[in-house]
Amino acid sequence: MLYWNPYCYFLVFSFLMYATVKNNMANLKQLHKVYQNALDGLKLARSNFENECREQFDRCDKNDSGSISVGEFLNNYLNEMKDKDYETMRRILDDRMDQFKKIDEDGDGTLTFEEVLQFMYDYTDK
Ligand SMILES: [Ca+2]
Repeated sequence: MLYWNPYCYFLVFSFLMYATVKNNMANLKQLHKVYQNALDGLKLARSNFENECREQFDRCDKNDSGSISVGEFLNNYLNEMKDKDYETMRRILDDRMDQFKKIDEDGDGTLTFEEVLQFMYDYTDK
């Protein structure tokens, strides 16, 4: 017959503690895996987004200077302005110039990739 002295209680308590900790560790590992997968997914999405922005930026940067001038920026909207009357064209130009100024954080009159990327992140957050 088992003799229940304090040592036996201690053994049972230790075993239960061990089982609980082991179970929690398994849950924690599972949680870490889920978190890691989510993080990897976010990193991939961010990388794809930045690559897409880079491609659009490079297409816009016609002279490969590494920045986008006002002319290069407005060049994107020529089709939009085609066959429009004076007032409509004027309004589109004003809107695009306002947009350019918003993106041009340091106000030097050109857009760097970082400025465009920041704008795109701000834009997609809204
Ligand atoms: Ca700038």
